[in-house]
Amino acid sequence: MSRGLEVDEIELRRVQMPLVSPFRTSFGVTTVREALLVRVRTPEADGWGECVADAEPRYSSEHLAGAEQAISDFLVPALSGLAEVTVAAALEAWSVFDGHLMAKAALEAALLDADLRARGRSLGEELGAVRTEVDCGVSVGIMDSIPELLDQVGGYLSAGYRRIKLKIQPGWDVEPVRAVREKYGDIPLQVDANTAYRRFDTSHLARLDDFDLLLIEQPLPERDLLGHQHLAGALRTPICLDESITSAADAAQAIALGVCSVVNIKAGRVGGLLEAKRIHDVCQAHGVPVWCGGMLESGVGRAANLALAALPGFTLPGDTSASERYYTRDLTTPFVMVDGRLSVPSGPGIGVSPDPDVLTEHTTHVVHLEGPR
Ligand code: OSB
Ligand code: MG
Repeated sequence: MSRGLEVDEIELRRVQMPLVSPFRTSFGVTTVREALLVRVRTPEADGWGECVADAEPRYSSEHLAGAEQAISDFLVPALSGLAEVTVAAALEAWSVFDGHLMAKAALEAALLDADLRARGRSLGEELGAVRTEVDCGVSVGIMDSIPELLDQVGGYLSAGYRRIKLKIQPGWDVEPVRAVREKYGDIPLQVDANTAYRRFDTSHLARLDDFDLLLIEQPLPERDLLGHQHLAGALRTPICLDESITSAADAAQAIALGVCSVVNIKAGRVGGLLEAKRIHDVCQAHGVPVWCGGMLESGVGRAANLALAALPGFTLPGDTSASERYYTRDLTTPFVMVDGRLSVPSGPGIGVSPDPDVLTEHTTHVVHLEGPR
C-alpha cells in the first residue's frame, strides 16, 4: 500500500451463527458461534475482517466484547494520528498497545482488504500464494461416545477430507485414537489437546506414539515452553504449537529451543495476516512445516485463511474445511470442497463478501465509528 486509505466509517457488527453440530474441545463447547465482523468503508470499496475471539476467554485471554472495545477505544482512535492510513502505519501505531492480537488482526484484515480491493489485487497475490487450491483437513470435536466419533470421522472421510484431527483431553485420548486407527487404518491423523495436559502426563502422552500420528498439537499450557521441550525429547510424535506461538519472535524462539517441529498458524491469533506471513517465513527458513489453523470462521475469515494457506511453507493440510462442515448458511457464498481441496479466492482482496440478507439475519448488534480525521 503506497497512498493512504480514505476511511469514511468503521462498522463493528456482532453476529451469531448456529453450528451444524456442537463442537467440543477441552476448554468448552460451542453450539452457536459468536463473531465480530469489521467493515472498513472507503470511497472505492468496503474491506472485511473477522475477529476470532470467543464470547468467553477460554481458548485465550481475549474475548469478543473486549476485542470490540479495544477496537473502538484504542485501535480506531490511533489511526487519527497517522499522516496516511496504511496497514503498515496502523500496525506501527498499535504496537504501543500490549496484546489484543485478535482485535488488531480483525481491523488489520479489514484495512488490508479495503486497500487490496481498491487496487484490484487479491490477498493471495499480496501474501505470495503459490497455489490456487489447498488441501483440506478437518477438526473433530470431543464426542459423547466412540461410536459417535467413528460415525463423524467416517462422514468426513467420505466427504474427501485429506487429514483428520481429533480433539483430545485427559480421559478422551488413547482410546478414541486407537478406535479411529483400527477402523480407518492408515489415514493422516493428528490430535489437538488445547493445553489440557501437564508435565506429569508425559508417560501417558507417550502412549500415543503407538499410533503414528502426524503430530500432537499444544499438549501443555501456552507459557510452558520448557515443558514442551521436555515432551519433545520424550515423545516420538512431533510436537506442534498453536496457542504458544503469537509472533514470529515466538516461533523463532520455539524452533531454536527445540520446543516444536511443526507450527499451526492462525492470523487471527498472532495479530494479523502480515505477522502470520512472517511466522511462515521464519518456519520456512528453518525447514519447519506449517499449516493453517481455524477458529470456526465464517466465509469472511475462511477466505483470508485460504489465501494464507496458499503460501509455499504450508505443506500440511489445515483446518480449512468447507462451509457446510460448520454452517447451514455461511455469510458468504459457501466454500465447497472438491476432491478434498478448497479453491483460493482469486478476486480482489479476500475475494468474497457477506450476503447482505444473511448478514442481517445473523446480526445481534452494530456499531458505527467515524473514520480517522
Ligand atoms: O485449537 O485449533 C484449535 C476451534 C476453535 C478454537 C481453537 C481451535 C479450533 C479448531 C477448529 O480446532 C478449527 C476449525 O475447523 O476452524
Ligand atoms: Mg489448536
